[in-house]
Amino acid sequence: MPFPHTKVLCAALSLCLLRPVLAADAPAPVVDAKNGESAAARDRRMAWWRDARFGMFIHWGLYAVPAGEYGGRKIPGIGEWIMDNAKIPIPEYEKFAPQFNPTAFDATAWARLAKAAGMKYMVITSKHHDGFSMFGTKVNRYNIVDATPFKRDPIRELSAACRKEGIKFGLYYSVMDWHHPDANATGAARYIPQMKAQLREIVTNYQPSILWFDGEWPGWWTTAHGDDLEKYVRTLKPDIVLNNRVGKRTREDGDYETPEQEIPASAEARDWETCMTMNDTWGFKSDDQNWKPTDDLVHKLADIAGKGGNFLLNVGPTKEGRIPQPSVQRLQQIGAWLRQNGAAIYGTKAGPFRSLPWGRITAAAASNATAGKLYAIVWDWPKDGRLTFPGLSTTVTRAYPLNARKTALNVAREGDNLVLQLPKVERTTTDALGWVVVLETKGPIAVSAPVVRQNINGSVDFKAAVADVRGALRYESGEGRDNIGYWTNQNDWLSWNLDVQKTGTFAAAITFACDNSSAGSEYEVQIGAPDGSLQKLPGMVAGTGGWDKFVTAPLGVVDLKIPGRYTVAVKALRKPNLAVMNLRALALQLQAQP
Ligand code: FHN
Repeated sequence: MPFPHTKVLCAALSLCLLRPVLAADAPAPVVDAKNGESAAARDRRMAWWRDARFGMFIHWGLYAVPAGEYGGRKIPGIGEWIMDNAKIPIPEYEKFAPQFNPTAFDATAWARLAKAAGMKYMVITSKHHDGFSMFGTKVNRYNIVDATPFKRDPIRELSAACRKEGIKFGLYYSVMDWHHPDANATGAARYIPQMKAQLREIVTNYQPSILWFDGEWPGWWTTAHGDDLEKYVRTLKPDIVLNNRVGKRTREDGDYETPEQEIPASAEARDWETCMTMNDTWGFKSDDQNWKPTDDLVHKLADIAGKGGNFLLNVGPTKEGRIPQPSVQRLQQIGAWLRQNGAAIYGTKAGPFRSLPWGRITAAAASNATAGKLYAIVWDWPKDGRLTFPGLSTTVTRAYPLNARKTALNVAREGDNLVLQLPKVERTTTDALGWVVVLETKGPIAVSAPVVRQNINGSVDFKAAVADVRGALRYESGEGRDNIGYWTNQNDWLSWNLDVQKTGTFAAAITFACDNSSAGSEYEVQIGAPDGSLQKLPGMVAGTGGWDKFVTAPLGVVDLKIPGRYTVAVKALRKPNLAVMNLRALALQLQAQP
């Protein structure tokens, strides 16, 4: 039985021999088995969406009438869920329709506000979970044209206004439907054709560039339903962009991931868009005044763009058809910042850092090995004016403020780091949101993983935040999280670089968490020494009571006999359940010196 590697080698060799013959007439590699689209075709279709980076989400419907109150009491939860949260019976909820007459609605004003905010696309709810259609559907009479005194079709008006203002128009559509008697396992065969009929209406009548599905989680909606719907919609409009909630929110569904109310700690494996509210509710609630400050919103935009994602920021208009003034104010301030600094956001791709203490970095999409640009968006201004780029090994040929291109800034290299001296400038209110420096680069844009160094006493702390990760596992932070998570693929792994000055014998320990249901994975910590030798410490993941219940366990003893650069890796050997573990830290305690 030949050693597996030999077998693989033979297969690779035969492919190499055949390659010249096959290459000539080989079809473009299919990227998407579902729709047979090649990578090049997909890139063409997604290009405008990737360049756009910033869009307006609008949640508007009958729920704006109660606006968070029902039966004389304030209803907890997000505004558009009031029918469910207050357990409002359908006949009672239907009584909001004759009260819904948003005469203040002005499609042109909304499109111009999005444009002034620097938003390149818009996604508005055509039908939310309450089943009420905000467009003139012929499929039923439970819609804004037939069931309200307004009688107009705001989706039609908004699609026209967006087209006129040069904003791409998108529509949200909920699979889940609390009003329709057949939106369930027993009625699906009757409900799905009606849903498809509505989707044909909205695609034909409003020509959306995006369909943003939602409400895909009910058990009766299956992956097969999602695949069928995705195929159907792409037949209606082949260039449409779809989110992953057309199916079951997996990486095979639609065109992009949709993290909600959160920003991934690092770039996703495929296109992604964070959707977020400006306060705490998607649909309007009269008592929700918990507005995110403008600087926080700009920093979120920079954080998202720095990781290669899009930001879909929500407004929830009132029953009169007005966008709340706090939303308008923030959008105008964000727009002012983008008018000065949009080059650092639009048409960029992920920068080389996950996060930086002073701001975020994006890379010009055209960056390549010969010439490129990095945009450093600075908001936490270093007191000494020194802007450090830890581990940035790229050659920087020139650096200057985005809005003062003739002002060359001093760039120095200090060990593994690049350091830039910021000028003393009078920063305006808009600048304070984020002051952008351009770094012109030559050669590959690369960041060497930070080097972990020994503490004074010789001990070493390996923290999750500076681990070098391979695969889909990623660093999670915020709200008490400070760990490597999403370790659902056994082949994913992580490592640190270690600089050893004090040699000796060290006791190793690991700090991790694992839900009891996922216990049992086997892993090993591999310590690679400068001389090429490798020490391995095996481990078994015990349940700790939850993904956020961290414990520290001993791992054994290692000898670091020679000074120099080590690599410390953590690799899974067996993963019988959902995930390997959430890893917070490794530690080495010096036990004895030689
Ligand atoms: O249940 C909905 C919610 O009302 C809102 O529409 C958000 C926005 O993405 N999506 C669902 C929750 O994930």
